[in-house]
Amino acid sequence: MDRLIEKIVDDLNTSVVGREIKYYSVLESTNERAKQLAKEGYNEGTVVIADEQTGGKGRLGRRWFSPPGSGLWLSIILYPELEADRVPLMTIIASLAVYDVIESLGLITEIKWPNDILIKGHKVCGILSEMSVGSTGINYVITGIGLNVNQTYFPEEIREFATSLRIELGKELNRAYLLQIILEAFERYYFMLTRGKIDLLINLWKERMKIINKRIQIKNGQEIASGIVIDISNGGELILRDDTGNIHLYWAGDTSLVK
Ligand code: BT5
Repeated sequence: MDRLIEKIVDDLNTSVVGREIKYYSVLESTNERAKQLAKEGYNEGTVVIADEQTGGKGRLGRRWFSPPGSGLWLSIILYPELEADRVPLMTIIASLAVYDVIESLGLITEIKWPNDILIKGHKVCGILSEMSVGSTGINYVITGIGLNVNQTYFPEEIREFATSLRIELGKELNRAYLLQIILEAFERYYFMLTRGKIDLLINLWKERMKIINKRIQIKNGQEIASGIVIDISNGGELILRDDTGNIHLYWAGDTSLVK
């Protein structure tokens, strides 16, 4: 994939995102490598991508399966001027970009709050944004995207609920081209954010979710709650009304629909 990656830099229609791409055949985690590069002062928009991750990460120390030759495992270094509590917006931007790209392939897709992209209820992509905050605000944000592209096989642990673009489309896809259109879409949304169009971004995100007005269960740490999702706040929090009518706001958690 490395040659193709070099080529997309020439074709890439962006001004910031992906102007520098660091390609590795194997990394433990692109998010971890991107953090090191951010500390070294690499430019905003630098992309770290690996063909394989040996320690790909999900939220809360979970594992992200990232075998070689099959997926897009990448992280973007950003220095947004945002309050730390608005960093979930970076995940929102990434999910909008991936959503658009999947839809452009002719597939019906859906965003699952807060950080998954699904096709027919199966997880095709996960996003992990991590940040470093100092006394003067955010030092950097790393937005990591894991997209299953050409897998035809998944480990037992995730087989029931994971999918890839190839499984859904019935044909192999060119990862370098997908990377290019993801980065272009990401930059368009990132510029919306830097121009302050936060309400618009949240609305686009909400429209692409099927969770509103649905009964769900949410697990957040030790806490498990259920109720009806009445909205998503303009900070990206899930607003839940429990069965006693009380309202709860969640920043994070694992949701599942309850029939
Ligand atoms: C996520 O976490 O979905 C965020 C995944 C972010 C991965 C990217 S890859 C590039 C960058 N570098 C990294 O090290 N990470 C980021 P979470 O919502 O916690 O979901 C994790 C769960 O998804 C696991 O516990 C599995 O159940 C499932 N899972 C693991 N690998 C998967 C895969 N390849 N496809 C679908 N589901 C998977």
